[in-house]
Amino acid sequence: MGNKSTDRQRIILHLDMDSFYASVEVRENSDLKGKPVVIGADPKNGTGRGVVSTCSYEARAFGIRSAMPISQAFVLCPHAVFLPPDFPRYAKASAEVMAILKSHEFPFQQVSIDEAFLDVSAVRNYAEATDLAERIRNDIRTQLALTCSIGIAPTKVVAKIASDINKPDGLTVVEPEKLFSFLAPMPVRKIPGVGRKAEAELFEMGIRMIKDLVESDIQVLIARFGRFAIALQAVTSGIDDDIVKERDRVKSVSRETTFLNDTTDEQVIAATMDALVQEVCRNLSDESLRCRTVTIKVRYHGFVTKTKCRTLLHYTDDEKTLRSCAHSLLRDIFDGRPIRLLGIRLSTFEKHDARQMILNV
Ligand code: TTP
Ligand code: MG
Repeated sequence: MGNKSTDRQRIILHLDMDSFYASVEVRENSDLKGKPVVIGADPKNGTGRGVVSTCSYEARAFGIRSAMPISQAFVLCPHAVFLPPDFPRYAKASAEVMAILKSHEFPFQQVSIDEAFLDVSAVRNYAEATDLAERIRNDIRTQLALTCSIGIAPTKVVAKIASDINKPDGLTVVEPEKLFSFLAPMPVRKIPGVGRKAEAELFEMGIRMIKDLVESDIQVLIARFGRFAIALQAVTSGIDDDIVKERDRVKSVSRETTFLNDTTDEQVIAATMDALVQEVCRNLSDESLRCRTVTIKVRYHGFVTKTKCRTLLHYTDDEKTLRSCAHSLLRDIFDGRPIRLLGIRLSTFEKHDARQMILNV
């Protein structure tokens, strides 16, 4: 039993960019630095409809918040810089942030344009997880000129709470021993999923802090909140079945081609292989990958198919190296019979480092 719960003890990192849209705008135009910047609908001198998408921390000092009517934001701070959102710009910045996170090769899950989880359980301890977080923060600061906040904790939900409490530019680490003392005094509203309505209902039941929640009768909670009650009460347990779901990774890239007429012409076969190698190499660079395994496939007249693979000593994305490997494999399996189909597959991948990846997005 003891072992089982240790096995399930994970180290989760949650990253959320600071005032994301606004920070990207400030980065693109240094005149905006230090000013209240509001991204959202046109305020039209206070008569505008629509809402605030987000705003810089300088604007937050005036009480402006996401989702607030833009007219109200205008009343709170008429001299703020109001800008319409530029989504392609934010999508590009988001891809750059995610590329840095993914480059660390941990299970990764993006949950919105500016936040993602990494399951970093493979590092030995919280000290190493903290070092990793500092590296990520530094990479984002130096390569992208943006700041983020990171939370590290045994579960996704607590990592998310942690990334939020020292914003902006914060790093908050909640080790398993400190989990309860960290959460106990927090208002229930801090739990992701507890909105204004659930908060009001909990208040009615006399539950204000997470501590009150944990001490309350689970049956009463279930009667009110159904299954959500169990998740609510488990928040301080340090155990959570909600895993960081990796997006499907590219496992291989392949190309094959069928000849119009079966052929024994070695020049045609070699030129076709060169073209296939060129195409899979382009795919590799699109995905910022290097590979170690090259497999070629030859289908002869009569549908007899032969494949042969080789694992290289080093990861590579070099077209010349891959081409010479492909030709050498081809020489091994080409027996002079007419070829109907030729194919190549590259597999066993590693990611480029983040800097190179950014150039590719
Ligand atoms: P958030 O991470 O919620 O906010 P933020 O990054 O602007 O600020 P914080 O430092 O508090 O994390 O949302 C990310 C982006 O999503 C935000 O920059 C703009 C957009 N967004 C909206 O368009 N409308 C909204 O109501 C919210 C909350 C966010
Ligand atoms: Mg954010």
